[in-house]
Amino acid sequence: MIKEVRLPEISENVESGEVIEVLVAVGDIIDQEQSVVELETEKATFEVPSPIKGRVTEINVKAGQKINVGEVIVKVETDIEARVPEKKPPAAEEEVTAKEPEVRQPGPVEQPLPVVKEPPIAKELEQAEVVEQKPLPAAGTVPAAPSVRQLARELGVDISQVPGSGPGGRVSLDDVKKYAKTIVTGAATRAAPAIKVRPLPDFTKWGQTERQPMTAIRKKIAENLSRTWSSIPQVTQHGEADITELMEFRNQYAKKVEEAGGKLTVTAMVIKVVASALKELPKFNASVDAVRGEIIYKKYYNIGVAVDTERGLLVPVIKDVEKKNILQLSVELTELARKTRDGKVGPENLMGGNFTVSNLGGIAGTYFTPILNWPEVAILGVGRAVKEPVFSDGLCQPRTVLPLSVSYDHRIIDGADGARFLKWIIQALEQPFLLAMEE
Ligand code: CAO
Repeated sequence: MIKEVRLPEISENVESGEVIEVLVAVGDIIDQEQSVVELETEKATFEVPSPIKGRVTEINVKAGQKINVGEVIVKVETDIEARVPEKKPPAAEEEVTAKEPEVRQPGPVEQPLPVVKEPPIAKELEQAEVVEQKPLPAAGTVPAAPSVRQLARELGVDISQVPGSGPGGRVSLDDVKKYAKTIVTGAATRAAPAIKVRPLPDFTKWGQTERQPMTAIRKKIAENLSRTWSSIPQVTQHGEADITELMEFRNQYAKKVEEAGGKLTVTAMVIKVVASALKELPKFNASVDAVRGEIIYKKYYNIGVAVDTERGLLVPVIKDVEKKNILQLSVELTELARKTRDGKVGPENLMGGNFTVSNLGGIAGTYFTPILNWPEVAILGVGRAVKEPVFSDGLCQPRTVLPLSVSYDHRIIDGADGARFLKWIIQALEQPFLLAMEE
């Protein structure tokens, strides 16, 4: 029987992606969960697994092609074991025959998803059966019926922003309509004079140029940053931490962390300190619900880390930082940064963050002004630690100093809160024995 493997649901508001590479060829025998294509969406790059095993009979996509959710990627012949009985000795043939019902009516191991209807044998090659593939996992999925999601998509509404009136926050058709209305009326009353897109000059008048299309990820980064920059009043405050003792702590534990498969870097230590600061100052671990006029305080501590990749900046998230010690965090960060650079993180790794750490210190520079990673309300920028002469107790001594810059949403965080947050982070970094004691 020929079955179709289609592009499953990816995540909220992501309906298509671009094929980077086809990972199988016609004639290949593939296993269940084996990746068939590598896909790039506006959120991430990841591999799409096949929910069935069998022989690939047709490939319906090619590299560079844009495909939509539901579109056929490959066709797979699933009853290949039953098609080669004549080559087998009688005993094996018996075994194949005995196995046949299992192949034709797959159970939970072969095919965990409902098979629609078995076509007659003679028709099976022309009548490919659609295999429903589970949606790719996405963190923070909103409870809503497919028709509700469909309406939200049609109206261009981000369903994760719609307050659900049903049990457990389930979003109804009415909720989506109401929300869309609020946006339209709100936008109309706030409408500022539209900024016209200015035509570019013809640069070729002055020399040679080259035009390259922006990738889906680059377009999304540009859109998100422009929207956040123009819609949220944000402030950046700077401070510096004396991390001389912290560097000694790092030298002391570096080998142990390396043996566990990680690297004890400034980033890992900052992440641990930030989680404690978020507990202490919950406003920094919140989001603003502008529609309801509420602040959402989160009781978990998921921290995103800005990772510089060839495809652009991505922010994978380390979940439940407060439950992990510095060794576990170092190992997880090393692994997550590597996976992100290799384009192997899925949407589930890129969602659910409460706060972002952006460390440019591994490259160069001191202070900068990071832009918020919406819907988060704060972000910490880390510059390069350098040795500087520092006056203390009447003496001038060489100390290692780390530049820090915190940007925050000024709608809910006041300047004094910003100063308190920075002070907390600086003091924690200057007392590394507290870090060592944190479980
Ligand atoms: N000061 C001095 N040295 C630093 C440092 C800092 N702030 N941060 C890192 N380093 C050092 C590390 O100790 C390491 O040195 P050694 O090899 O001698 O041990 C070296 O720089 C490289 O570090 P790393 O990058 O491998 O590891 P990391 O855990 O510190 O950082 C990551 C991980 C993912 C944050 C980083 O690789 C990265 O991609 N940074 C770019 C983030 C970015 O683009 N931000 C801009 C976003 S716009 O807001």
